[in-house]
Amino acid sequence: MADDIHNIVILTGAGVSAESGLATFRGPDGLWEGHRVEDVATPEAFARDPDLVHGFYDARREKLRTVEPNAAHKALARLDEQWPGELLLVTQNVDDLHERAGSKRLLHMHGELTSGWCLRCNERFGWSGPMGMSAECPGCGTAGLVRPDIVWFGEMPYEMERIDEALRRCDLFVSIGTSGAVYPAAGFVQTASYSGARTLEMNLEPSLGSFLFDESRTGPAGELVPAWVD
Ligand code: BV8
Repeated sequence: MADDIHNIVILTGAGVSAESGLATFRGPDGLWEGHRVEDVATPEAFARDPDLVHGFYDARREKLRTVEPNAAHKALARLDEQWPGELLLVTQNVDDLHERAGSKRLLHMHGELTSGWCLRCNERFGWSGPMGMSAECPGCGTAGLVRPDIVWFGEMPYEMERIDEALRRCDLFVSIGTSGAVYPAAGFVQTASYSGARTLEMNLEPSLGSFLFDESRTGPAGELVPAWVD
């Protein structure tokens, strides 16, 4: 890493977990585990058919127990461990593979499959098994008002101020395994560039925003990321 790099922001998307066996959002059939995004990842979808939405997330939470972090997650955890400057890993992913690989300086801007949110008392809490419509809030005990703690389309992502601050301070912004299809994450590269940071993309194929990056490397994250980190 060049020695004028002190502060790094890394953004990951579904592509970083693909080699662990988790589906990406925009696969060849455009469906996401057999669903259209607007049918399962919006507050309106949850209000319209909570069973369908719970079923979608319960299946993904269950799948999570059968997969492991891959070489890209592990390389990012090594970087986290050894990097002396500021480092923030912002993931769009709701899986827990970065944590399980050992990343500490991490935030989930779109929530987490392993978290629940009670609409009665507004508590958020860990959740591992199926949630379904009858789930009971461990805080207030209310049943039937627990939702996945996931940021759906039209909802505000988590910790945007913290992310913005890190983007303005960083010398290097790295985007890994994301299509650049969804905002505000897809705009982070511009914020970083305007702040004078160098920008690098690593993706299986050029993303929608590749032209915005100083450098764009194409290939599987499981190869590109360890080669960059080590
Ligand atoms: C917001 C959690 C405002 C869900 C996700 C109209 C109405 C409402 C909103 C909008 C609108 N028009 C635009 C918007 C904004 C909207 C948006 O951007 N829409 C898009 C479709 C145009 N954004 C939002 O709604 C956001 N909120 O704007 O709020 C607001 C302001 C104030 C107050 C209130 C609200 C919220 C968006 C978050 C939605 N939730 N995820 C869940 O997981 O179930 S989005 C989801 O898709 C991901 O989290 C990610 O963010 C996004 C893109 O997915 P990727 O991770 O990039 O995955 P994808 O499959 O697309 O690409 C994978 C890439 O990996 C590919 O490029 C592939 O080539 C590559 N790859 C594959 N294998 C590998 C690989 N790379 C390397 N190695 C490999 N092996």
